[in-house]
Amino acid sequence: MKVVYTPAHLLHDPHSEIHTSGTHSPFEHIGRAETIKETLAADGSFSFTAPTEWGTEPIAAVHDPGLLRFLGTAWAEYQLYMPATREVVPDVFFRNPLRNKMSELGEPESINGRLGWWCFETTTPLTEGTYTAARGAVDTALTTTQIVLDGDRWAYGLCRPPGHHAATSLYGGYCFFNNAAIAAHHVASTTGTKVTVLDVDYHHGNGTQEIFYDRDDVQYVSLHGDPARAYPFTIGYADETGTGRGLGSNLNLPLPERTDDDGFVAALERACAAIAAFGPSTLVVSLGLDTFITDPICDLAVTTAGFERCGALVAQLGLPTVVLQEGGYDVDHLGENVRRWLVGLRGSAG
Ligand code: Q9C
Ligand code: ZN
Repeated sequence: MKVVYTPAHLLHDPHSEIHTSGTHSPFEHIGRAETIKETLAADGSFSFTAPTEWGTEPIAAVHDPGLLRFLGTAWAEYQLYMPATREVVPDVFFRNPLRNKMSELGEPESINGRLGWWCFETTTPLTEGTYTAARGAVDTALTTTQIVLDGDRWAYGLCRPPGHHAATSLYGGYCFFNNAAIAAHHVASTTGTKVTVLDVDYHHGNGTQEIFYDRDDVQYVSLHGDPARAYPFTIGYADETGTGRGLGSNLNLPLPERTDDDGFVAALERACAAIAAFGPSTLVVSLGLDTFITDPICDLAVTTAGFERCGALVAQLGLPTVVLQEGGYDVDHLGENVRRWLVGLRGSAG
């Protein structure tokens, strides 16, 4: 199996995160991608390749061009206002009720105002190299997609930073550009065929759902911690099924606390049945390993052996499959969890 990796992710290197109302070392850090790379390299059966450059066009096809522009210049602009800040985080957020009964306002002018306009939460700092790293993750996703479009049955893109919380016009949740959505749209728009994004990260992929919510050519299916208790709290409920032409092509399967291997596999079987009924040409998997039993910020109980079962179940769909890295924060087990999921997927096909 081919693995797409770039060291560009090392340029996104935040040193702190706001966590439980204090500061904490970041859960989403460079060590995550490095341990995955090292574990897959040590296995010996994965072949590594660097991404090619795809430019901004596939990003602008999915995201608000304003978000793309902002992320490209925000760190440098902030330095003019407040130099020598290692990470840049908003201190105010745009909320609709602020301007209740008043005319709609566009993007503010000042850098602080714009941070709160394009970002939706506090755990996604911008650093000097964040934009380059985020562009590298998109290139990784698109190169992985191209490998599958060119005939490989599956491929794995080691995307970092992750992507599924990034919406059309918002970044957050450790995500800047929605790697999986950009990949899925690329397949749908260049081949004219249907695509499914299967999201098995612990967190609901609010960005991916929002991007495709009114479309019938891209299905979004997600297993995740119930937003009644889990991030992102205001989206990811079972009654969100799509709108307009997209009605029926969005499926959320919220899961209770401590869901174990059997419970997760049972939900994944439901997901696979819905995917088979939709009939996509291609599958894009948003692969998060933060459903793991000892993940430090999540509360499900999937084991390493469970991840292999999940990969094997997804393989039964018989679809060309683009696997893209999302979350997973128990770094001591992350590499092996990814490896086992991919071993399950490829089975004895090698
Ligand atoms: N301070 C992904 O798994 N909330 N994103 C963190 C801990 C943000 C997770 C709470 C969680 C985002 C890709
Ligand atoms: Zn997650």
